[in-house]
Amino acid sequence: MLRVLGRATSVNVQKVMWLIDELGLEAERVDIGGKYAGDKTPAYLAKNPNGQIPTLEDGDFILWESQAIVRYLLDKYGNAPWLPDDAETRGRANQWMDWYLAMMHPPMTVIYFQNVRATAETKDPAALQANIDKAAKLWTMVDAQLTDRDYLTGDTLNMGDIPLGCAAYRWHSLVPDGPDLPNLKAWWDRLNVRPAYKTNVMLPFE
Ligand SMILES: N[C@@H](CCC(=O)N[C@@H](CS)C(=O)NCC(=O)O)C(=O)O
Repeated sequence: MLRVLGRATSVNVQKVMWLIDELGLEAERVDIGGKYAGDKTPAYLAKNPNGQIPTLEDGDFILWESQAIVRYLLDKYGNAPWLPDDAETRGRANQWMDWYLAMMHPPMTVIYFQNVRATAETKDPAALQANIDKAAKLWTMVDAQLTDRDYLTGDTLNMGDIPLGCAAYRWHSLVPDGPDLPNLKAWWDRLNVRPAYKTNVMLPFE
């Protein structure tokens, strides 16, 4: 059976668990990281030298980096539409996945930490606002992409929607007074009615 090492509330674990649930795969998830700790032990570091979550165990095979895990699961256990079977759609899906990591993840991380984790000493309203502004510009690009399609690469939900889909829950919850982006909101409303999304992504923040 698949084992996913990582607490359920991590956005990177959520990408993996959402997909596993959508594919109907059997998996055990183990609470590691955050308040559960366990991510800096020698045993864990031997599996994932970054000391971060998630880590996937598929029998003896171990893999880290959430989006590499998503692609691996689809290569091994998935098929279209989650893994697009034409090169152009798959290329676009990969584009949005990589763009999330390179561009959207950094400002969304600051927004998350400032809203959820910051203490009196680490609260930084200027940094929060600067990163809301940065993320708003990026979400405006997503909104434009969704002008004439239901999902990021076309009419069908696929792996390209997973990273931004997870981040969209945080954006709409933590920045309720953000810019009006109707295509983005409509896309998120298509995601947030899916049982696998509700169960694995729409969790309390910690
Ligand atoms: N690029 C890595 C990032 C992993 C990462 O930053 N994980 C965070 C949780 S979202 C982590 O391990 N934080 C420490 C913790 O939760 O204890 C991936 O996508 O898997």
